[in-house]
Amino acid sequence: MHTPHFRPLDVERIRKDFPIFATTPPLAFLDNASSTQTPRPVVEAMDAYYNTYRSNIHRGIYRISEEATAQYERAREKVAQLVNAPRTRQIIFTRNTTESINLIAYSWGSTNIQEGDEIVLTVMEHHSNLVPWQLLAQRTGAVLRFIEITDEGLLDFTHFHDLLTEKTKLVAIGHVSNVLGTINPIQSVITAAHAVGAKVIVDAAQSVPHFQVDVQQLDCDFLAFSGHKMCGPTGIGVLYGKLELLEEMPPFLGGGSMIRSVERDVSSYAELPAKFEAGTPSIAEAIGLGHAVDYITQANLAALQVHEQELLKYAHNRLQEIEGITLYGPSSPHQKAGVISFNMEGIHPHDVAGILDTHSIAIRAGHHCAQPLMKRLDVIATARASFYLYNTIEDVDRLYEGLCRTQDLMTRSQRRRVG
Ligand code: C6P
Repeated sequence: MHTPHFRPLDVERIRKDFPIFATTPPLAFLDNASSTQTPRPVVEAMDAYYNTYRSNIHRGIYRISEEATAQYERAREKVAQLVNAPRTRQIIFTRNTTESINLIAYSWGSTNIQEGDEIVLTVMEHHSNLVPWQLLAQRTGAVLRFIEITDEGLLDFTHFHDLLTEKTKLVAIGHVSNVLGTINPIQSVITAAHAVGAKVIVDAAQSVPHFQVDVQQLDCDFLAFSGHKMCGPTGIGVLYGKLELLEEMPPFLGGGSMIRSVERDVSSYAELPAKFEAGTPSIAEAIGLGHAVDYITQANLAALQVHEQELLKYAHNRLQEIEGITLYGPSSPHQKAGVISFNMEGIHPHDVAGILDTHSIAIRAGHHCAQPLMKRLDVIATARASFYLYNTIEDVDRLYEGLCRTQDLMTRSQRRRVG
């Protein structure tokens, strides 16, 4: 087997770039699927914009505005390189994954979806890749169909091919589940969808930050992700689309920057990507995202993936030692990204997260914006730990010890109540 050559992550050095870990005891931050921390170079790049060349872009005929425009467009180039987009103008800056998916649902959906058309999703979708399609279906009379999952949290392909017919116009699928960590075999889903003439949008919110995603290799039609889950700032997201699709699509939001010329009653629109970037965009945030891309690629995405796999395998083994714990998702860490959802018998996940917080361990508890999946798992909520490049084996040990203490504490207080 060919093994890629890379330096392993220097986690100790990486952690020094994140001032938030300089506390005692250090924060065990295990809520990275929600939002990651920000390294110094990203904050410094945004500071430099605000302190030395702050101005609007694409309109100023003066030096600092030209500098801001150049930095904003440089960020677009870096993002295009990251996902191997054929052309930079196929990268649209949005606020986040949610906005990217809504853009497609409104713009592409308004001209391509009609009554009776079918949109295929999975039951493990985040609400951001479900509600926009429900709204589109309500507007047009289209029908939503769902790929089910197995008890192990893998996509159930038994009925998948029956779902795909000439009525299928779109498949909207998450690359990695934010709850189960399942890495979906989207390559085969895309090939099968294209065989019936359907387009595919990939929700890559939980994949692009963690491993190499190549839009040309996947041949996906659209791909969406968020800057804040990959060491970047909040308020900046990305939509990639195939050129011919983006060019045919009508604008999503109207206003400044997205026009070529405006008459009283009618306007013509700017070329890509400006057509989809109405108004003053998130300039500092786009620049910050560009530096976040530099940061994770310099750390090396392949090494990052190996590091997360090690943490995941270790966490799987350690957490399974705890009596009464249920882990959700694939039992083999190889089919998973660095996300581990669990429940402890008789203890609400909110109590688990609350008690861990008193030990400076941050995890998420709740439905994780995936209520249909919670229903399928027959739970109201789960606790969830998720990893990134700065997490360590010690973080996992602290999680394990924190969970043991939580169990002790809750068992004692339940006994007191009964007694
Ligand atoms: N999941 C989580 O804790 P936004 O909020 O637009 O940046 O990302 C939305 C989103 C879309 N798809 C997937 C697979 C996601 O995981 C998320 C965000 C966070 O799991 C917040 S709910």
